[in-house]
This record gives sequence, C-alpha cells and structure tokens, in this order.
Amino acid sequence: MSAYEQVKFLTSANRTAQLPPDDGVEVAVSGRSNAGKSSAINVITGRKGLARTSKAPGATRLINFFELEPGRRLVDLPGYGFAAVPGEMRRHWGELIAAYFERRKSLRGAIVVMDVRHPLTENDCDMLALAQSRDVPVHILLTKADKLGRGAASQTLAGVRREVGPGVTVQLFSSLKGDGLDEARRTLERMLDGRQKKETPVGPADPTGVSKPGVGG
Ligand SMILES: Nc1nc2c(ncn2[C@@H]2O[C@H](COP(=O)(O)OP(=O)(O)OP(=O)(O)O)[C@@H](O)[C@H]2O)c(=O)[nH]1
Ligand SMILES: [Mg+2]
Repeated sequence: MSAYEQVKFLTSANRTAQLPPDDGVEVAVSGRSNAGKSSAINVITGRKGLARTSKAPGATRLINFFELEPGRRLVDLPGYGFAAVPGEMRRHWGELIAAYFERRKSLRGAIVVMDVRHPLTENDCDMLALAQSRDVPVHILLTKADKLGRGAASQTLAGVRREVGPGVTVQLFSSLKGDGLDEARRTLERMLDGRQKKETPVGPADPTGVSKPGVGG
C-alpha cells in the first residue's frame, strides 16, 4: 500500500525557469550524491520506483518534483559532491540548488540525507547552512543505518546531534530495512502542514524574572 495513494511524478527542472508554479507547499530532499535521497523518497512515499535510484552516483541530475497530493510536493534535488561530474555541470547544479533555496516560496522544510558512515562532510555543512538561511525546519536523515551495528549507529546519531546543535533535528534511517520510517513520515507531514517550526535554540531564561507587558494589557 502506498502512504500517498495519489503520489506521482510531476516534472523535472534543469533551470529555474522550468520550476513548476510556486504555490502550495513542498519539502526538499537534498544530500551528497549516492547518499540515498531517491531511495528514501521511494520508501517514505511507499511507491517503489517513483524516484530513480542507482548504484552509480549522479543518478539524479535534475530537480525532480513529485506530487504527494494536489498542492503538496516532495522535491528530489541533484546530489552534490560527486567528483566525476565535470566542473561546469557541478557549478550549474550548485547555482540551481542555491537559486531554488533562495527563491522558492512554497518551501516548508528541508530534509538533508547523509550516509550514516560519512556524515557532515564539508558539502553537507554548506548545504545545512543554505537550508538554514531560510526560515524553515531542517531535518537530517542518517541513512543506510543497516550498514552499521546498533551501537555504532546510535553513537553517530549522538555525535551528529551534538555537532549540529538544537537548530536541526536528526534521525537514523534505513531504506532497506524501513528503520526510522514512521519518524521520517511524521516529520515530513509536520513540515508540510507548517506544524514543525524551525527549531530555535533555547536561550537562557529571562534573568530579570519580570515578564514583558502584554499587548493591550
Ligand atoms: N544498504 C542500504 N543501501 C541503500 C540505502 N539507501 C540507498 N541505498 C543504496 O545506495 C545507492 C544510492 O541510492 P540512491 O537513492 O540512488 O542515492 P541518491 O542520493 O538519490 O543518489 P544521486 O541521485 O546519485 O544523488 C543505491 O545502490 C541504493 O540501493 C539504505 O538505507 N541501505
Ligand atoms: Mg537520486
């Protein structure tokens, strides 16, 4: 059974002019090439073969839009950090992704996919900064969790959480085993519904202990 009965491929874009109308809401999935973005999209939507996956990095070369339901989209961004892609093409993708994050009004959240065995590369950190430049929640999927033992996986999870701080949520995920699927779906739904707020670091309590006067009070 599909989690999204009506899910379908909508369109691809290689230039900002090709982006579909910027209305409704959408969540972008980004990450290093071969990290498992397309596999995660297929498992989260419950539709095998929706997004093209491949053993060879660089499978997703365009921004692919999937419609979950009318007005609600999931966006598969081309992977970054794949050295075999010619420099000019890499620059083009980088600019396309940057333009997408800068301008897309319907963006409600970003899911950044990282291989649990090599999280937080320099490119990942650039990606996190780009996503955090928008006032939307950012969630990290540490995927291929089945490739590590439980102890090592939870150690990595704790390490990544510490590294990114309270502004970003983090979870373990396996497209192969389905681990973390419920959490990922819940996060996606909260983002699309606008219920997941950007996590703001908790500051120190008001040192004066005096509450601010209310409006019209
Ligand atoms: N064991 C395991 N393999 C996975 C998992 N997720 C993805 N893979 C494998 O990793 C490879 C890359 O997966 P994709 O989903 O195509 O990765 P991608 O991030 O979309 O890659 P690009 O489109 O090239 O950027 C494929 O061979 C997948 O089968 C996982 O959770 N566990
Ligand atoms: Mg892909």
